[in-house]
Amino acid sequence: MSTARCAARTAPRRGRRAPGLPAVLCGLLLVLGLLAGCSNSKPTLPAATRSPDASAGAVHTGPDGVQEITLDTGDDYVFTPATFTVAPGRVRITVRNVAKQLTHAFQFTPGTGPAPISERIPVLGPGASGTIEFTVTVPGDYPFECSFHAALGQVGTMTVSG
Ligand SMILES: [Cu+2]
Repeated sequence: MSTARCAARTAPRRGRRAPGLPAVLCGLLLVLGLLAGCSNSKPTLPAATRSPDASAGAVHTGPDGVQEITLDTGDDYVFTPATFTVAPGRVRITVRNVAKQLTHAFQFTPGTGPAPISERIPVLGPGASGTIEFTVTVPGDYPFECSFHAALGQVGTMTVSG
């Protein structure tokens, strides 16, 4: 009895499977599209000049009690990380330009943020790094940018927690 029911159930299903081939084609196209998307998004520059190493990106407190973070930027228009959060207090930011070709810079975007931060790194040639140190007291989001490439989207945000 139950097998009969089962057979009755599967038979119509097979009938409905007629659009199986288009579904498979759809899946194929999707996979191909994803592959194409992946290869398109691959950088044309060597990966070594783009990948941040493990020391980039995390806010930690140095032996002198200052909050420290290292940002990397390479032969692309990206800060890694582009966002990070600190507590009110002293902050030390090191920016490493790991690029082979591009020159970058770092500044808090003038006219933005709850309070101005004037410390900046005006020029960072390929392979150079620079450090700034300042105190933050007002919580909120402080946008920063590479002054050369802000228009290309090389921006980020430091958040000062409340
Ligand atoms: Cu730049």
